[in-house]
Amino acid sequence: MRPAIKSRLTTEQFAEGIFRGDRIILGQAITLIESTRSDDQVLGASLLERIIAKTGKAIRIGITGVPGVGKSTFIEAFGKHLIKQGKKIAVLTIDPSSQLTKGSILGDKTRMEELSKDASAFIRPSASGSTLGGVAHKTREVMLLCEAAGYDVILVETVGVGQSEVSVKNMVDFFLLLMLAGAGDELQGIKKGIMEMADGIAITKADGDNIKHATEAMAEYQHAFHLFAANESGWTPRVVTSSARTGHGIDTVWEMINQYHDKTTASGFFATNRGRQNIAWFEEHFAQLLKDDLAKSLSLRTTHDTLTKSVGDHSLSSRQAALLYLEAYHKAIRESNGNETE
Ligand SMILES: Nc1nc2c(ncn2[C@@H]2O[C@H](COP(=O)(O)OP(=O)(O)OP(=O)(O)O)[C@@H](O)[C@H]2O)c(=O)[nH]1
Ligand SMILES: [Mg+2]
Repeated sequence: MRPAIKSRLTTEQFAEGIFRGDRIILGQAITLIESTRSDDQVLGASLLERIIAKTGKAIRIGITGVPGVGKSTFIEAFGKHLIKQGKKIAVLTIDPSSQLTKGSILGDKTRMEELSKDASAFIRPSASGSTLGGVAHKTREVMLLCEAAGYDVILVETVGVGQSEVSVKNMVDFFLLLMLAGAGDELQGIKKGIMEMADGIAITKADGDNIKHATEAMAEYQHAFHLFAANESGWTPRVVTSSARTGHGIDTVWEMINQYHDKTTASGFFATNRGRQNIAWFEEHFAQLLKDDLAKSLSLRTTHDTLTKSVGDHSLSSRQAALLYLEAYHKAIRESNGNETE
C-alpha cells in the first residue's frame, strides 16, 4: 500500500492542478486514485466526477506483445515521433505481476530513457493490485486523469501473455499487436483470439538481417487477417514492419492509427465503441461495489463461508447456494437498515 498523501489537497485544488497540466499534482492525483484508503476513495471519486467533462479527447492506444518483442523500445521511438508532431503523450502499463517482479519497471526506466526525460511525456508504471480487474480499473481512471491534464495520446502497454490484453482492449480505441518475425506463433504464445482483437500489427525489429523475414511475416499476417470474418468496426486490420532502432515504419504505425480514427469516426463506430466500454465499466464498478458491500456484513460473510463449504463438499448445489445467499442478503438489508454494516 502506498503511504497516505501528506498535505491533502481539496478536489478543486487537484482539479485545477490537473487542468494546468501540473505533473506533480497529476502524480498525486494518481496516487489518490490508486489508494485503498476509504477517505482517499471518496476524494478520488469526487475528483473523477469533477474532471470527467474534460476527458475523452485523447486517442487511446493499447500495445501488446510477448516479453522481449520490443514494446518498451517501440514506445520510446513511437512516443518521440508523436512528440515531434506536437503531441503530449502518457504511457501507462497494465502488469498485474509487476509488484512481484519489479523487473519490467526497472527495464522500462532504461529503455524509455529519453521519453521519461521529455516534458511532453508522462510515464506511469502499473498500478499495484491483487487482481487484474482491480489493476485495469485503476489504469482506466489514471487514463482519464491524464486526458484531463491535456495528454493527446494515451499508450497503454501490457505484456501479451494472459488475460490482461482483454482488459486493455476494453479501454482503448486502437489495439496494436507487436510481433516478431521468424518466431513461430506457438512460440509467441499468440492465439487466434489475440489476433482477432488487434486493429493493427507491427512486425518489430525489421532491421539488418531481419528485414527479409519481417517482410515475409508481414505478408503472412496480412493474409491471415483477410481470412477472418469482417469485424464490426468496418476496418480491416493492417500489418506493417517497424524498427525502433532505425525508425523504419514508426510513422506508418501513426498514419495507420489516424486512418483508423478517421474511418471509424466517420462511420460512428468510434463513439459507439466508447459508449459500450463505458457501459461495461459501469457494470463492473457496480458489481465490485456490491461485492465490497456484501463483504462488510459479518453475518453475510459467515453465511457465505458456510455455503461455500457446502458447495465444495457437494452437499449443496451451486444454484441453491446462490439463491440462499441472495435471500440472506435481502434479509440483512431488511434487518439492518445500515446498522449491521461495520
Ligand atoms: N534489432 C532490434 N532490436 C530491438 C528493437 N527493439 C527492441 N530491440 C531489442 O529487443 C530487446 C527487448 O526489447 P524491449 O523493448 O525491452 O521489449 P519488451 O517487449 O518491452 O520486453 P518486456 O518488457 O520484457 O515485455 C532489447 O534488447 C532491445 O534492445 C529493434 O527495433 N531492433
Ligand atoms: Mg517492456
